[in-house]
Amino acid sequence: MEPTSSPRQLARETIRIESHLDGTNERSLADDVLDGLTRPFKELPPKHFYDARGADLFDQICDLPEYYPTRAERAILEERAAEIAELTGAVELVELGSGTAAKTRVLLDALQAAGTLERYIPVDVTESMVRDCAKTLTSEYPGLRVHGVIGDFERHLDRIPPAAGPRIVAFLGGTIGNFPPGSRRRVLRQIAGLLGPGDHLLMGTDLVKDPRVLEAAYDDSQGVTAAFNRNVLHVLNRELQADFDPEDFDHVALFDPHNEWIEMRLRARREHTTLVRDLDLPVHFDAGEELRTEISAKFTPERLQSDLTAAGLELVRWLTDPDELFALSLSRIHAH
Ligand code: AVJ
Repeated sequence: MEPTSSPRQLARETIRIESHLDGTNERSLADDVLDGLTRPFKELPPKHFYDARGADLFDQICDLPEYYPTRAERAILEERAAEIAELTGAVELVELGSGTAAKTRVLLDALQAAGTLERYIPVDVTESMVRDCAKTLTSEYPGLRVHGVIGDFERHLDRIPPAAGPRIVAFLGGTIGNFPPGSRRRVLRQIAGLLGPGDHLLMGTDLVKDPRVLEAAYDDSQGVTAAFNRNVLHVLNRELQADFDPEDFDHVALFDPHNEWIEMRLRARREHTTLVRDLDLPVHFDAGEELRTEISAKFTPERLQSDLTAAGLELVRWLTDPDELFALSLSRIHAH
């Protein structure tokens, strides 16, 4: 504690939080539902899974014996964080989809040990997560400044403050896999826009492997992933006054070997029509009809290379766990 400044002043200097969420999130849900549930093959984007209950179910997924990505990524970080800190010389860490910042500490520890750490910039749609982690991390890391951005990394990247020195932009967990190939490259190009010369992108990607291992990770024996999948219907019921019975749907998780991605779907057990009241939209399901709720792409090093290249990035380091389940890639903007 600085003797010259009151705790209030100190807090003002160390923590800054900006919110960019107004009504636009609800609008995007309505737009996505109107668009996705009137298509010949019904589909919803996975970002709507994550209300408070969905975020909690996802945390439970991360602890499941079948769901290896979280553990594998953490193991790589623990093994290689010092090397990442040294290679990047980063003074700040921007984290897209920071959540509880659980894995972040490994990186912050390494940057602090390297003596370069100054600022952490968490970007997340969940306000409470950004505020809580700002509080906790500033007390755990003396001298750390936190500039939280409450917003959607698909829409609010321009709100991220300019770099104060060499930066790492971290996009962990394999979330990039939620985007189909075209959008994936668009998102990567936008993220590349946060980087100047001397900055790095640190991105987590799940890797192609035995389909049985992949499918078990998305269809666990305790049914947590099934509950997570059905949770999107609870979100629609609450936010748009829909009348889905989530138990009218089976959880489906399949590896598509051609596209090399996992697809999660909800399959109607019987023919029925639900009403999305706020949109005045009746939605008919045939018995067995499926609604696609998520794709989760699995990568090979070659595939990731070509996506990075298409976004104007070049690979600097490819870091994996001993079983090559998961990879962290460190890349930078392509020097011309
Ligand atoms: C948070 C998008 C990386 O795709 O593995 C977990 C979400 N879905 N189980 C993933 C998820 C089903 C997860 N990501």
